[in-house]
Order: sequence, then structure tokens, then C-alpha cells
Amino acid sequence: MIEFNETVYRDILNIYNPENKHKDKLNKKSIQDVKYTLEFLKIAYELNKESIYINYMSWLGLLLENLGFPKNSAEHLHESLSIYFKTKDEDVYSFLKNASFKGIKYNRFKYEGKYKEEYKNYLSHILNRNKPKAIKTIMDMKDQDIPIIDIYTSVLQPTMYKVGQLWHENKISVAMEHYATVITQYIMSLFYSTLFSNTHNKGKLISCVVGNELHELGIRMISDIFEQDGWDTTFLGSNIPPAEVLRMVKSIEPRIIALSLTMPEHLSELKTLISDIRKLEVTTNPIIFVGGRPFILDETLYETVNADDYALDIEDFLKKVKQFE
Ligand code: B12
Repeated sequence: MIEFNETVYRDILNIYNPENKHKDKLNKKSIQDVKYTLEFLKIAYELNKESIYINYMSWLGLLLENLGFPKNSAEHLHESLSIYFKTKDEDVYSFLKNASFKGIKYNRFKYEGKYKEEYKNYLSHILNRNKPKAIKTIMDMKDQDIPIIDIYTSVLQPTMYKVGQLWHENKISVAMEHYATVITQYIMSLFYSTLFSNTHNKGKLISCVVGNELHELGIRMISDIFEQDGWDTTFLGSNIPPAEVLRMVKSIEPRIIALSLTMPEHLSELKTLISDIRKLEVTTNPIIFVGGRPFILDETLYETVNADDYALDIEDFLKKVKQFE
């Protein structure tokens, strides 16, 4: 177990950026970067998953480059961490030595799906903050009887991924990310009269986001589509205390539990929650699925948190639960 504090951050920053002497305005940002990097290193080390660290560092490399830092900043930070841990912690040092990410490129998002035009229009209306046109683009699809699952997976989801990429490239602000989320959530709520009018003939499903993770759109989409597909869903949203999730599982006795996570720093909490759910006496013996960005990037990660399975997206999840219907 490695513990970090302000002194550790500054010691590493001194190796990473010795000339800076904590004076210029980049310093605050650099301290933050060291702090986040250590959080990712910690979780990757504790779960013994190099991929978490490697994915993060290649993502950070691009972020720093887009913010005007030199091209190889992430590699330089990695070397600084290695120098620091060489004398401080042999195990972390050897973990870092194996977790080489040299040459690993961060994949930029590109969408080539069947509703490419609608996707492009929706994205551009959002970026231009044209709410009426954004809503109209989607409502026109609804009026053409395009299935909601297609609208979710082929327009709303890729738009959000693209918004994330634009933020990563320093082309839009966090506020725009929020705005895109709010519009998308509003549009999703317009489907509710259609989504919730179905009968429940497939069993109960509980879903939520783990820890104080804020990313909840993906699991909300999943819950909506499962509801429409005949599941009796209970979506608990985000920021729900683990004890409350356990209480809900015990009282509802679902067939499926769907736990979502986007930021890897919540993986330990997810692992603990799964282990606590398994200790409950629930007659339905629920199947625990996990999903979200880290599980897309590493297909064996679900085993590390002791989940029963994972799915990449709504369609993949629908396919995988067929056997439990
Ligand atoms: C919207 C958004 C936000 C919103 C979230 C609002 C909300 N209420 O949800 C806000 C602005 C709050 C936010 C904050 C942050 N974000 Co953010 N965010 C995004 C963004 C743009 C879209 C997320 C989304 O809605 N995706 C669309 C849904 C439909 O896709 P999905 O989540 O992947 O879900 C699908 C699958 O994963 C799967 N799935 C999901 N859950 C489950 C569960 C089960 C059981 C199963 C089977 C499947 C499954 O099925 C879903 C449907 O197909 C992403 C970009 C991206 N690539 O995702 C960044 C992104 C995730 N954020 C990022 C970051 C860095 C942050 C911040 C740290 C900084 C910031 N940008 O503000 C904070 C951290 C907040 C926190 N503590 O959690 C990074 C993460 C990078 C990394 N290293 O991991 C991303 C990737 C952006 C980027 N390219 O850099 N964010």
C-alpha cells in the first residue's frame, strides 16, 4: 500500500520540472497532474493492472500536448516517477518498469455509423448552443419511428464521445461538456412516455453508478432500454452510498445488477461493493454486470473486480443477458 501527500507530489514535481521552482502558473496544474497520476498509479498498482496506468498515461500525454506542454511530457513524468520510486519503493518501481507505454498512441474518437448525418447535425447544434435545433434533430428521428436504441447508440452516445474528445483536445470547456449532458438528458426524458409504457415480463434489474463518480448517462441509457425491453428497472443514479445500494438489492431482489464506472479511481469501491453484495442473502442470486470506459479499454478488468461479466454497450449487454431472461 502506498500513501501519498503534498511532500511526495512536490518531490516528484522537482524531479519532473526542476527549473520551475513552483513559481509559474503552470505549477499548480503540474502539481494536480502529479496528484492525479499518482492516484491512477495507486489503483493500477493495488489491482495489479498495468493497463489502467498505461491507458491513463497515453491519455495524459495527449492532454498535456493539447495544453501546450512539450510532446513527450507524459513519458518524462513516467521517468520522473521511476526515479522517485527507485529509492522509495522497490515494488512500485518494478511495476512502473513493466508498465511501459512508449509508442502507445491514444485513439482519437471517430464515428462512421449509420446515422452519421443526424450525429453531425446534433453535435453541431450542441456546439452552437442551438437547443431547439438539437432537440428537433432527435424528434425528427423519433417521428420517423427510428428505434430509441438506435437514437441512443448512433447519435447521442457518439456525440458525447466526440464532446469528450473535443474537451481533451482543449477545444471546448468543461461547461460545454455539462451543457451537452444537460441537453442530452432532457432529450432522453422526452422518450419516457414511450419507454415506460411496456409490461415487465423479464425480471428485475437494479442499476447505478459507483462511488462519487459523476458520469451517469451511459447507465441511464442502459436502464431506459432495458425498461423498454420488458425489464422492471430501478435506476439509482449517481452518488448513492454503498449501504443504500445494498439495502435496495436486499429489498428488491433483482435478477441483474448493473454497476457503471468511468473513472478508474473508483475501482476499489466497485470491488468492495461487489464483494458486499455477494455477502447478502438474496434468493434470486443476482448476476453482477459491470461496464463503462475502463471495461471497454480492458476486457479482463471485470475479473479483477470479481464481477460476473461486463458489456461494451447497450446492444452487447442486451445480447449477454438473453440467457438470463
Ligand atoms: C459528459 C462527461 C462528463 C460530465 C458527466 C455528466 C453526467 N451527469 O453524466 C461531467 C462534466 C460532470 C464530467 C466530469 C469529468 N470528466 Co468527463 N466526460 C464526459 C463525456 C464527454 C461523456 C460521457 C458520456 O456521457 N458518454 C456517453 C455514454 C452513453 O457512454 P458510456 O458512459 O461509455 O456508456 C456506455 C458504455 O460504456 C456502457 N456502459 C456504461 N456503464 C455500464 C454499466 C454496465 C453494467 C454495462 C454492462 C455497460 C455499461 O454502455 C453505455 C451505453 O452504451 C466523456 C467522454 C467519453 N468518452 O465518454 C468524458 C470523460 C469520461 N471525462 C473525463 C474527465 C477527465 C472528466 C473530469 C476528471 C474532468 C472534466 N472533463 O470535467 C471530470 C470528473 C468527474 C467525476 N468525478 O466523475 C475523461 C476521462 C479520461 C480518463 N482518463 O479516464 C473523458 C473520457 C473525456 C476525455 N476524452 O478526456 N464528464
